[in-house]
Amino acid sequence: NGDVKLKADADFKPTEADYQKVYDHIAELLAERDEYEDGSYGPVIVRLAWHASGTYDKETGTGGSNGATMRFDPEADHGANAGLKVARDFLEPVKEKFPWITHSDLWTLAGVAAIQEMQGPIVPWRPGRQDRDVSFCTPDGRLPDASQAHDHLRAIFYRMGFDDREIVALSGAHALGRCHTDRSGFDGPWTFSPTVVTNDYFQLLMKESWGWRKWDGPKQFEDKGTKTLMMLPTDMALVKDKKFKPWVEKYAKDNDVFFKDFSEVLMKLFELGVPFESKEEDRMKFKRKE
Ligand code: ZEM
Repeated sequence: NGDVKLKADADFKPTEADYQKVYDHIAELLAERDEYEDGSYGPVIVRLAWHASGTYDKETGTGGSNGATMRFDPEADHGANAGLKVARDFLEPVKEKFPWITHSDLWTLAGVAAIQEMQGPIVPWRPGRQDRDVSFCTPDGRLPDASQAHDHLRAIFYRMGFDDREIVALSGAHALGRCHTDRSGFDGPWTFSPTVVTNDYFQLLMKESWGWRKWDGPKQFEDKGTKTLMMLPTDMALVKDKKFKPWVEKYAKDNDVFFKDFSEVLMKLFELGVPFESKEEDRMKFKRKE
């Protein structure tokens, strides 16, 4: 059996074709396992890749996607990571089938696969992440807190090395998925098509009227029309802040510009803190599942 042989062979050097096989397998699992909410594990996998990467601190060089330290208790138990076990468990059979890939490469590659299979842009990706032990877990509090405002968003994302345009582009990921009362405490999806990458998040931010939802949960916004969509306080900060808002307008108007910027900024996010030996031109572009 080829897989067993690969495990035994420490000198095995995977090629782009091998990583495409991992991609294809993830894409197949995403299509097959449509029993999950809204019919796709895609959104929660994107969230795993983001939380694995978004711990990066450019001053100390700590955190980031290298390490996959969310496998361990201190980090797995951080409040921000509630619910991500679902995504880690989804990917374990992939790790068993391709034991030569590190968890940290797998999680980011899976993020790329989920984005592309949910009709998003191609996101160039390269391998090179090493798994690290529990001592590399980052302290709690590095990921953004949804109940806060523009100044908090800037503090968190500038620490990772992003600028205002990149903060807005990254936030477009909230076209996908939903909030869960038993994970973050917030509730509901941002868009009507939570398993398709679109610029709908920006369009809704611009065009919809939003008001505070009246409920016992944490403060969040609801659309006044259908009362089925939501925005977090940090989402609303993007249209309240004078420097963020022009980017929201631009992405709402032009899906192509959003896709281009979204692809670049995801690529950058998934590479934070990785000491690559490969060059930028070695990045791979995976083919979508037929
Ligand atoms: Zn999210 N995000 N995020 N995000 N996120 C949630 C869900 C998802 C913030 C946030 O607090 C929350 C980015 C940025 C930011 C996704 C991707 C990306 C939830 C709901 C919260 C509370 C969790 C739950 O209850 O299950 C904040 C404050 C952010 C600052 C800007 C970035 C960047 C992302 C990717 C690039 C995705 C895909 C989800 C949906 C997960 C799911 O299970 O459906």
